[in-house]
Amino acid sequence: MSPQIAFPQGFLWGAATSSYQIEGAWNEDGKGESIWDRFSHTPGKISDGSTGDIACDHYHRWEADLDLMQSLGLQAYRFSITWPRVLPEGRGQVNQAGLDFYDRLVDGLLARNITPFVTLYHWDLPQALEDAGGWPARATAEAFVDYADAVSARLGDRVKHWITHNEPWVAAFLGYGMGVHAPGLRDFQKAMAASHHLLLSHGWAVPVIRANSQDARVGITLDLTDVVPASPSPQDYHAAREMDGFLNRWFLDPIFGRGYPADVIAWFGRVHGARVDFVQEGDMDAIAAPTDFLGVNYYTRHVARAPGDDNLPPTITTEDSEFTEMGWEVAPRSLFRLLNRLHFDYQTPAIYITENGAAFPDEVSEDGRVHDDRRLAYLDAHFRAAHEAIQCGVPLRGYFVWSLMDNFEWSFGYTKRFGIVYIDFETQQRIVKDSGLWYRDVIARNGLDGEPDALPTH
Ligand code: IFM
Repeated sequence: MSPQIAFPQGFLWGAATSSYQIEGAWNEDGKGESIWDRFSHTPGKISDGSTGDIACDHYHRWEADLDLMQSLGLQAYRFSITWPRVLPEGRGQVNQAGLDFYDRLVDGLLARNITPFVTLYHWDLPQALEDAGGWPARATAEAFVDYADAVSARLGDRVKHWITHNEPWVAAFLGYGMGVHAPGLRDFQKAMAASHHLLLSHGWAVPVIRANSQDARVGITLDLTDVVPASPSPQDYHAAREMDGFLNRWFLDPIFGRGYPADVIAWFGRVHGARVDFVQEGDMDAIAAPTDFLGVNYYTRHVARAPGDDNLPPTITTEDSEFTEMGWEVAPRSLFRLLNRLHFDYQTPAIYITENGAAFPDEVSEDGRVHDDRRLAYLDAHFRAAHEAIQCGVPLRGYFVWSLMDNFEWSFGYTKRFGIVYIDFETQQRIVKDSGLWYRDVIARNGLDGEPDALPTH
């Protein structure tokens, strides 16, 4: 019997991970040091003092992990490549042993009928490139193109879905502006230059990937949010517009051929004293290279208040407001709003939700299972919101849950669990959580049971 909330035929259900968060094997088989190796090895940077040295040990357990994915019925798997595994110094000599790992992984996925979605950059920049200036330096964008070439030349015959970058906002602004991610700098001018070079490297890499991978679909993944004014006041609307510029439009506008938004350039200058002096002739055309899809990572909405109201919390809390372990508000309606906005404002090509999920404090129960009801409810509500958006004409083609398994959550170490599979980091035992078992059924039925509810109000 078909489910009441049925997704379109061919809708792709998957799960996502990233290299540094799961692989481990940080110094094996010729891999070079990355900025996250350096950052996590620096005392005081990671809240629980941990590193990604072992993480989920996926580098050694990949075959069993692929079997697990198959047992869940996953149709697609989004993973990222460790740049310094492939090019230990960031450029120059290719480390074949590093590429061999991904070669085996791709073959293993295809043998299990799971479509690989490869992300080239999920934040583990070779330390050697950081030492030479990192993303604020234009030369890093050039090095990225060589890296994209090496990977797509090797895997492009089998990998047909490519994501150049994951969340360039985070890489640029948390890494170079706020210092909470590697490489840990606090310099807004550098962060802005980094954001430009990340985008530029994306635009330059698109034709290179296409040349190496016939019929490839190429896109970029942005972390996007729905910015909501805290009140109907003109001041709060203005604050929301500014925040939307910084979080969303700074990346969306150039990718969709509109150049950098003037109001955001002015805001960067006013608030951070930063200048846009890194754009060279032809850059904006390169960044606007046509893509085949937009990857959307969505977790929560953002409530904006005008300055002066800083003593008020950045939320509009009501009786039924719920927050995840990250302190992020559960806001499925905002996913619906965001998807429609992207479709309407940018006429996006296909969209994939390349990440969506939630951290909750999971425990293994006496019955040996992980009853993560809140994650299950979170996913259920967001799937419904996505379904509603599809009904409104949004070209949403697939959905990747973040994450396949609990992993290294950056500066939070192992204290935040996002997986639909539980990891015991002492023994490396994997336990499929209740949300994972439920997801397996959603995939099998290509939809959800129950009445199509009205969308929640937030
Ligand atoms: O774990 C991260 C991921 O690496 C990028 N997107 C957000 C996730 C949760 O914070």
